Amino acid sequence: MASVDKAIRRTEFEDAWNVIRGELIDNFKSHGMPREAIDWYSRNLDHNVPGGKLNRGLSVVETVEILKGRRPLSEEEYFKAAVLRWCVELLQAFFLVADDLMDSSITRRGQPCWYRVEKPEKVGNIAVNDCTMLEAAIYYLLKKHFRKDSYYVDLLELFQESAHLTEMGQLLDLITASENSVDLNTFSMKKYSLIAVYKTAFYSFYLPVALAMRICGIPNSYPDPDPSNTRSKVKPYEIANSIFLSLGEYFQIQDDYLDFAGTAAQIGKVGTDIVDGKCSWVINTALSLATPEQRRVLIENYGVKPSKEEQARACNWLGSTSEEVQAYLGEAEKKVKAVFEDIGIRQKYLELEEGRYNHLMNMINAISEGPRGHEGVLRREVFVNFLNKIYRRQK
Ligand code: GPP
Ligand code: MG
Ligand code: MG
Ligand code: MG
Repeated sequence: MASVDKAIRRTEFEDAWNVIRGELIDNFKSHGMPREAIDWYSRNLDHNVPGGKLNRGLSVVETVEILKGRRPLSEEEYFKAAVLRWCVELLQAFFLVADDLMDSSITRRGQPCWYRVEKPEKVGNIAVNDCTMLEAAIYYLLKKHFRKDSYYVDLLELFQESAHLTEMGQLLDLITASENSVDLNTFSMKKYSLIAVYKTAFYSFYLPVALAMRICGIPNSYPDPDPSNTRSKVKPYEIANSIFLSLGEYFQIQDDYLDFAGTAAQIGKVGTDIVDGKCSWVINTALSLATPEQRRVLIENYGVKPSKEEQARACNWLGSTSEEVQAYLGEAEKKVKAVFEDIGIRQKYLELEEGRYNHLMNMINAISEGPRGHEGVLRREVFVNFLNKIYRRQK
């Protein structure tokens, strides 16, 4: 039953996308843009916006439903939540197009990264402008659909601030994995946490839920709904922020683990963290457990770029099994992966998943929500919903 519900929700969501896509293209046309530019913009939207896991966006709609006490949403409520949902997906698309260029990635969501598309036209560096157009679409839609709402400025601030924080995290991610010389001595779990929280947690987790909270009229603070504790105040946005930072860090750890352990067929992309020399959870965990000999192998081989031939082979990864992928790896990457296996990264990761789940459930259970059906307050279910979606995810 749950999966049927999910299928219906996904279809409704995609219908809303067709309407929103039409609005963006109509606006583009209204500026007198010629046919070839309209086609290019349409391809940019179609290649980069739909087609992902859609979890970030869906959570706007689901959170609105939970906060409204699970009553069916009116058409207007649903559409507004869906517009925000797609604004979050546009932000995600903007980041991914830019991130793939910066990470020299090959594939994304089971297809070539946008900058690598060759047909009908070569995209290349035009992807830089294309990603900023995906971002601009967010502000066009917010103005069109929310300009008259009292919370319009809150929505604008949420998007702008989340993007700014993500860019800070991306900067740290990039300069820690500098182009030619990776210095593993500059890596640490502390630095890793900072990168993960900033580059992922704000926009992926806090943003969609805070947007939903704003359109549901949740105030910045309210008296504790627990009848035995009415003198204290609840600050719902601060609570959401602290839980989601922890959840977002956990999500990025999963992303890093899957970059190493997932197959391209499974995760829809080819892992590049080892050759890019990224300060990831996997390398930091390995460094904390490595023998001097293993550390030497990591220092010599982590962040070493593959040769041209090795790189060309990697383009065949999509649809390959993990055994086949082994054959495509460059020599340096193979050595790093072997050390990761010897150190037992897989087992460490399983233990971490358990620990993170329990820790997050404790944080969630500490939220004071009062009796069921009490509208206008934060609910534990919002967070449980997220946690259950990502716990033990395989892609
Ligand atoms: C994920 O990092 C982080 C982002 C997609 C944010 C990018 C931010 C910008 C300002 C462009 P990742 O490189 O680990 O993601 P993936 O593994 O999906 O490439
Ligand atoms: Mg990347
Ligand atoms: Mg990146
Ligand atoms: Mg990654």
